[in-house]
Amino acid sequence: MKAWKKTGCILCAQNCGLEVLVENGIMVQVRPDKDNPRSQGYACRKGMQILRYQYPEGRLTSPLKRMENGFAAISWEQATEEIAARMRTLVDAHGPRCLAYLGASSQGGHFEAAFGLSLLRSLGSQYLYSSAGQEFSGAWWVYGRMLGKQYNITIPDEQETEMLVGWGWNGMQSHQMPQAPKVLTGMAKNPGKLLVIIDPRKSETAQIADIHLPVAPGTDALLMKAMIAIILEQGWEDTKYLENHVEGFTKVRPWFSEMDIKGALAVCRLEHRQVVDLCRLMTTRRWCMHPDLGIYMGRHSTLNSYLMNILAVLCGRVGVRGGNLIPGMVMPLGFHADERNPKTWRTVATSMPPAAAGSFPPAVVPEEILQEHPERLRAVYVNGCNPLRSYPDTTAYETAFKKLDLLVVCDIVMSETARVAHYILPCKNAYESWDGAFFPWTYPGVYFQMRQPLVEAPGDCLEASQIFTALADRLGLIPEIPEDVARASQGSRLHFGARLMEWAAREPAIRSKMAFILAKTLGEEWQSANKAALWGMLMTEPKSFRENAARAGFKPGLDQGDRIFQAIMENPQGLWVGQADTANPMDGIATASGKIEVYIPELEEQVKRLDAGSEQEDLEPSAEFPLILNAGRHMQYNANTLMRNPAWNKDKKACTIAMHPDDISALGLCAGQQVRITTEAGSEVGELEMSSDIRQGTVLIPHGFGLIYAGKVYGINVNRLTKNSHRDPLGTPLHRFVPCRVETAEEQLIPASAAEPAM
Ligand SMILES: Nc1nc2c(c(=O)[nH]1)N[C@H]1C(S)=C(S)[C@@H](COP(=O)(O)OP(=O)(O)OC[C@H]3O[C@@H](n4cnc5c(=O)[nH]c(N)nc54)[C@H](O)[C@@H]3O)O[C@H]1N2
Ligand SMILES: Nc1nc2c(c(=O)[nH]1)N[C@H]1C(S)=C(S)[C@@H](COP(=O)(O)OP(=O)(O)OC[C@H]3O[C@@H](n4cnc5c(=O)[nH]c(N)nc54)[C@H](O)[C@@H]3O)O[C@H]1N2
Ligand code: SF4
Ligand SMILES: [Mo]
Repeated sequence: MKAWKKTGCILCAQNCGLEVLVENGIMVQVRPDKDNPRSQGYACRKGMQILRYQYPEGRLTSPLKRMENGFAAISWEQATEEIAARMRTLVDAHGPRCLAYLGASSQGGHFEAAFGLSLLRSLGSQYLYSSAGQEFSGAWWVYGRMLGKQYNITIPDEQETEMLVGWGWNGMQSHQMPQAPKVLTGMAKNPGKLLVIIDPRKSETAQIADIHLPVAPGTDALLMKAMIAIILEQGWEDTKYLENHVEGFTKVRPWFSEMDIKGALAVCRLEHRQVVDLCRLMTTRRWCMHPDLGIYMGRHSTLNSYLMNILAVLCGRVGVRGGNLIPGMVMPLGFHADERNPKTWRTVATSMPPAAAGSFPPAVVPEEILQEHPERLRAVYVNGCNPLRSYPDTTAYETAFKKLDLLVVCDIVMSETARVAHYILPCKNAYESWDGAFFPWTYPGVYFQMRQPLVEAPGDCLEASQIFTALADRLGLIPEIPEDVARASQGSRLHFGARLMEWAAREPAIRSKMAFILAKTLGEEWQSANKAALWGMLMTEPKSFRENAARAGFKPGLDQGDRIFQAIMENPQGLWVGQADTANPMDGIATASGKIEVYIPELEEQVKRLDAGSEQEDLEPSAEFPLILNAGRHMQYNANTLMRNPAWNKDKKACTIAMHPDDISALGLCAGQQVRITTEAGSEVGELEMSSDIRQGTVLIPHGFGLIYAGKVYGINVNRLTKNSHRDPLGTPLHRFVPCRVETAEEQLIPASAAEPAM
């Protein structure tokens, strides 16, 4: 028995279409899927290696409980009963603030989030920590203020633009847009289009760009301020756009007068002429911006995002074709959590708001656990993420997690985080369950793919969402389902929907438990809580989605959601489920004024203070840490921590400590030797790589290594080198600006032979 089946890649947020050959229940071959309407037959080397993700050594097959001498397999019955009882006892004794959920941020599966959040909230807690909180806290908070909602994320309209400005983004390696290498090389070759890259390093993307501005690391905010000042000084701003679409510009304008522009650009190590020329292009061309981690995780994170948006607005580039647009979304990635609303929770020790559309920043978790406060964090549920490798400061995390009363990790393998858990719960993976993600945005098309299970899961694995449901059931959080509703779930979907709505009308309180109710009705019939949640979500979509869907051919009507569900089932390769209203690209803006609100009072002083003098002083390296570590490049040899088996990088130099030749010789080191790198957080040893593409004064280490596989540690855990307190005021770690030093390693360690740590 063999057949090619349609699915998608889950190794990055693009979720490119793939076809997998399944032979006798085993995935044996992979190819890109030409029928996927968004990726159109594109896949990168990672996607082609998805079998390594699917079949790692040591797949978890039953729930495990920590005992005195390691882990023991237990039944689901025992696992859910004990975890539920411990959660209940802790919440009753210490209040709901003692409980946090770390998850909801997989690259390829977001359905878990509906269940994880329902469980968390049903127990009274708001503490969701996700990867979004360590990338986008500042960026999404700025969107919240300027565009009205934190989930009003804009994307570049790269198809319609004349000039794409990639700022702190290395799309040739990291993608972050459909078919990125194809689009970028096409743009670079097209005489009518310009590719501009602002990056301290001659990155793979900078190498093909028409214009590369090699800004000094950490000086982007100063550069943006200078560019705004140049445009205003020259009178190049788009006055008509400012009048029609922007609120508050008169308050902001004076911050940029009398700036020492030349002094600032000297600190940025850029030529005045080149920057002025770019400002001219930005005010005469239709351009869009693509910021990424070099900006978000860069020094001045939130301020970078603010100034970049002011710059774009000044040039009239937000909410216009070829500029940056709010895409149509099947489901927004979170909700608006305005910290000025007294009902919005903050963290107890660090007083941090959930600025990333409801998600708190993982950088503060160790402090939240280690503080002496009656409401400190005591119970943590981790799903689909690996905090002990992914989140800042592994050492702080290890110390903190040891102090927890309850740590539950739901994963597919014995991750570094699972090793320190009290309970480990094994779940079906991306190719064994129904799942999909809401990441793959495009404009104007609204795309969605629900992956179908391709193969059976091993052992006793359940869907992560089924596990949350089982726990909620044990905790008595799911209302008793009326006989007529339960019976209806075996019949037509629309009839079931009608019964469910009648029940919800009688008892509005059940609405907050809807994910669990769907899982226990349709979900049991379909053996998938995720699939049931998809149907429920489509049946209750907001008006904006329904209008987009109507433009894509799904006629309005009470059964519109059900028809979209049916189409999704019939199109396993993914499909366009909506079409944004291109006549009204500003539609999504949800501020009180209906315009882009450019004045953010909390950042006023910071913007005003930013100048050549103070920046020069702050940037002066210390004698102890004279170099800057870029802690975590995303490149073709890593896929966060999703690819555990190192065989996919056989014969490649996957994880190194990379430096410029001049820095290497100045330190008396040589390429290929083992070196020790030290930061305020810790120290690691690895192989020194020499590359003239690395900027002088900086060091580059990829993210996603230091993983344990078959008893050995492979590569450097870069988060041993990042300090959790080295972060932006809204919590984003400043991973692109970590002061460090490099020296000969005293002992010649070979990273791959390090002993497996004790569990
Ligand atoms: N192959 C691969 N692709 C991936 C991933 C992966 O693990 N592997 N992960 C995915 C995920 S989750 C994400 S979030 C994305 C990240 O995607 P990117 O943000 O594109 O990845 P980075 O490697 O962080 O690239 C950021 C760029 O910022 C530059 N930079 C560093 N410091 C500064 C600075 O001070 N100023 C400026 N202007 N630039 C600076 C770096 O030199 C680098 O070229 O990648 C996604 N794609
Ligand atoms: N220093 C530094 N740290 C970084 C970065 C950096 O640039 N520098 N980049 C950051 C970025 S941008 C991101 S997005 C994060 C990503 O970090 P995380 O959010 O931790 O994501 P992954 O590394 O993908 O972790 C996935 C975990 O889920 C498990 N898993 C795989 N499939 C399944 C499944 O189907 N179900 C469940 N329940 N589990 C599964 C894997 O085994 C693994 O343990 O890392 C961040 N960490
Ligand atoms: S670009 Fe991302 S989603 Fe596409 S194949 Fe590569 S890793 Fe997978
Ligand atoms: Mo990410």
